[in-house]
Amino acid sequence: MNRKPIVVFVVIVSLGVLAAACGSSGSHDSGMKTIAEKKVSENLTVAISNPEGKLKNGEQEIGLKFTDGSGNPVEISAASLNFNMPAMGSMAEMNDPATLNTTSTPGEFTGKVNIQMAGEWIAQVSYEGKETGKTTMSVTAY
Ligand SMILES: [Cu+2]
Repeated sequence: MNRKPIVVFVVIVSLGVLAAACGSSGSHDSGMKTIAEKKVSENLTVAISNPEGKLKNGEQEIGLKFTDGSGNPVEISAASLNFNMPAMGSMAEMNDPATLNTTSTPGEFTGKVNIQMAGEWIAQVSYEGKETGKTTMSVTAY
């Protein structure tokens, strides 16, 4: 039997992403673009963002922002963001939680998430503070 060697290329994407995120453009959140936004009530709009404005497959910076009807920040002291993909056929349910940190702006969080695959995800957001509750948004990862 004639067996050819199999060469496996490992592309370390995360290093490139980090370099781009911390590069020439200055502060981390200045370049964040909205991926998805939802008006939960008259006094609360929730927005998810990243540097591209599109959720992508893999490691990336992520932002979560709570504002009122006029675009002012809403004081949210704690928030969580999880990306869920329900089970499909033989593929088990997936959950990719974001690690979030508070910022100097109330109701604004930034962090990182590693999205396992391209496709339709459900962003599950929960929050506590001046407003407390949960909401979901559907987001496509490319
Ligand atoms: Cu999946």
